[in-house]
Amino acid sequence: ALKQPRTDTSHLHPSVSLVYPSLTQPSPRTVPFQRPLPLISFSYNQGRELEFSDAAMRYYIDPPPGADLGYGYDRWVRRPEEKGRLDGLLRAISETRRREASDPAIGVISWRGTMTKILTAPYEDRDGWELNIMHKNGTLYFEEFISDSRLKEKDDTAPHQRVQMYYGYAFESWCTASQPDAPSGWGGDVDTSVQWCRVVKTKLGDTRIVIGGEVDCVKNSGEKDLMVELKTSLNIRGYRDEERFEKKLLKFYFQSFLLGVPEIIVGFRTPNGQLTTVQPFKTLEIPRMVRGKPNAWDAQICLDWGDRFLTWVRKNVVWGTVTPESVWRVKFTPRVGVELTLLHDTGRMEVAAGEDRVGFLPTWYWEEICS
Ligand code: 0WD
Ligand code: CA
Repeated sequence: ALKQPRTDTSHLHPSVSLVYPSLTQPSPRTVPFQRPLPLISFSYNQGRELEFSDAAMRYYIDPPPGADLGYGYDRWVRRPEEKGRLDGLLRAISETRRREASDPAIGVISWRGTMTKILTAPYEDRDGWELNIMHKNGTLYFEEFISDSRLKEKDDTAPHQRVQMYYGYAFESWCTASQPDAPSGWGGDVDTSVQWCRVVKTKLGDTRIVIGGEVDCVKNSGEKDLMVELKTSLNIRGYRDEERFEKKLLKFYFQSFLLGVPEIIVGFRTPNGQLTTVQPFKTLEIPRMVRGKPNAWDAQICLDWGDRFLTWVRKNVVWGTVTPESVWRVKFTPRVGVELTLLHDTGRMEVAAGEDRVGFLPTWYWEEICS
């Protein structure tokens, strides 16, 4: 009954919008961000089944000099593009609740990639995004909304672009092994279904957030395993390249920062996929590296914006949610701002036939949080 389209529209109100800050504003507020604490980790196996183990965890190994990032391209097992569903993350959160008696109030639950997009929005001048949002028992759920046409577009990437994407995965394979003491070399053919993910809890301003994200590998350092993010980027040959790279560092920074990943290892490559140099970056040092540069960005602007965004969403969604299964949509347009709308009913959610959901949340999870 919950998934029937609603005919009663009395709860609807006009959409509201908020324009994000000008980048030249004198001084953003300092909004605290709590160091992320690990809650649980899990693995997706070759069949894309989730298991609560570190089976898919990899260890960092220095790659061979001049490695070919096109190697193994024809053997790439490519996972079809998926909608940004929260299912895996929700299973992990449910498992955490089962293991730990205490259940602290969570303000936001989201994949890390979604939070990265939100926080870096003030500097995004090209790619817009849309989120679906639900609110239940004080918790907001964010999922990226990817329309069917956009999904198809992503799946039909041009061959040239697909090769560029593959370079990143091949770099991961040249840099990782399933054992910590393995020799340098190819780590095995690329299968994008296999992933190791970690879930952390953190806090931005007054909002407690639980974030899940993929971790590329760990580095054994003394008694602790330190998480490492792997990236590839074109060789820097001049001033313009350097500017472009510093801009990319904003996304690298927040992506790793949000999950508490302390190190990012960048493999620089030629346009046709030959590895040239490998450079490690300490995540927390990146903001200082770009400070004062012509194309500099300020992480404080992003945190200030992120905090205001979350507060704004919460205020409007809590106020406007009449039925708990309501789904909201946030649309971000670069250089314009964000707009929040209440979708009429769950029928507009494009829930595929046979999917058992309330709004975009899986029914099993919905029943768990309702009980
Ligand atoms: O909102 C998102 N970013 C989505 C995440 C949309 C749909 C699904 N997911 C899944 C991811 O596949 C993963 O299982 O959620 C889980 C966690 O993702 P995340 O850590 O939040 O994702 P993000 O930070 O955007 O990306 C991390 C890595 C990427 O590494 P690079 O170095 O390129 O940032 O996840 C991989 C990719 O290796 N990845 C994907 N691989 C294949 N297809 C995809 C994809 N659509 N999205 C991310
Ligand atoms: Ca990566």
